[in-house]
Amino acid sequence: MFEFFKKLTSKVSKTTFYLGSRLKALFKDPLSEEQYEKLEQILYEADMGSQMTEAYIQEVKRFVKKHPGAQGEEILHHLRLYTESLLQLKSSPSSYQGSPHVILVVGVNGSGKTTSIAKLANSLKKEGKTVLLAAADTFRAGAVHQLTLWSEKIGVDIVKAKLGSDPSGVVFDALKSATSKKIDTVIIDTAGRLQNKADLMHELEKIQKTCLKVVEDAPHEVLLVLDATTGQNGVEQARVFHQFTPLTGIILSKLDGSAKGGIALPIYQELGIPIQWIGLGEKEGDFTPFDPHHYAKMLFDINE
Ligand SMILES: Nc1nc2c(ncn2[C@@H]2O[C@H](COP(=O)(O)OP(=O)(O)OP(=O)(O)O)[C@@H](O)[C@H]2O)c(=O)[nH]1
Ligand SMILES: [Mg+2]
Repeated sequence: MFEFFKKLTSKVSKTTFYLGSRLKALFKDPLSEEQYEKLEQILYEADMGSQMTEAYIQEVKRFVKKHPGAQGEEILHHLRLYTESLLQLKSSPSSYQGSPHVILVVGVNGSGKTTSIAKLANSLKKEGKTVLLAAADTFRAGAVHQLTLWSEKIGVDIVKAKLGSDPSGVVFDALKSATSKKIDTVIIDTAGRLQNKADLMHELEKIQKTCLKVVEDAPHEVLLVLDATTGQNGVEQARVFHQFTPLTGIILSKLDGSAKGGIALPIYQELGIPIQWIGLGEKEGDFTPFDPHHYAKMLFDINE
């Protein structure tokens, strides 16, 4: 897990995750009503959402009441522990269940699905698992080619079909092939879709049903790739995707490009969906399991 923080600290520049520094400056003096208002604004601007913002304010109030005169680093330290406790419940990547284990990856256009699939495949391969990619984004020209290049780079199998063909057909073929070859994991790439386009969302349901026809209990994981720079709309995206394809976890991509990073909290608190992986760049190695302790540390760290 040290790896997680090492990667993050090397990736996150001084301008990112400003929360710690801003709060430390705010917590210099005893907290007045006016400062609580500033606290509210700072938390909200970090994508915490209104419910979490309120929860944090109440937590600071409780802490200061119990420890009169507490300031700066002492309060920040407490907020790290509090954050960790909020995220603790079920954040570990789910264990392998299927044979093959099937992972369906969904998300809006450009959120980082295909890149995250490459990263995930790379990480599984390093663990010694065999992986097959299903190129079920038959909608966007270039999508199959993009995944093919990744499969070659990482050295994993791929099943693909012609542009415009039925994505469920690709999934069917991929799962059949993985079963006969006794491959450990199938990761399904899907086309980007806006959560308010009902027909495309129903297509995901069809893909799910196809999985179930070929492999018992599949898909075993449904991961939503969420761009960390999306802001509060991310919660809404997760909510709607969750309705159509019950999510088992989230891959928070592009955290290297976000100055905020708070979005993990409202998603977990409001929807109960754990963040499982974090994307920190465009390369296959820029990927790490989500760890509440280090996330909390990073969020309330001080860039001076
Ligand atoms: N900085 C950064 N860029 C990323 C990350 N993940 C993906 N990207 C970039 O985001 C862009 C979109 O990534 P894709 O993986 O193609 O996204 P997608 O969701 O598959 O896109 P569609 O299939 O078109 O919906 C690419 O330029 C990626 O290199 C990340 O963690 N950090
Ligand atoms: Mg894609």
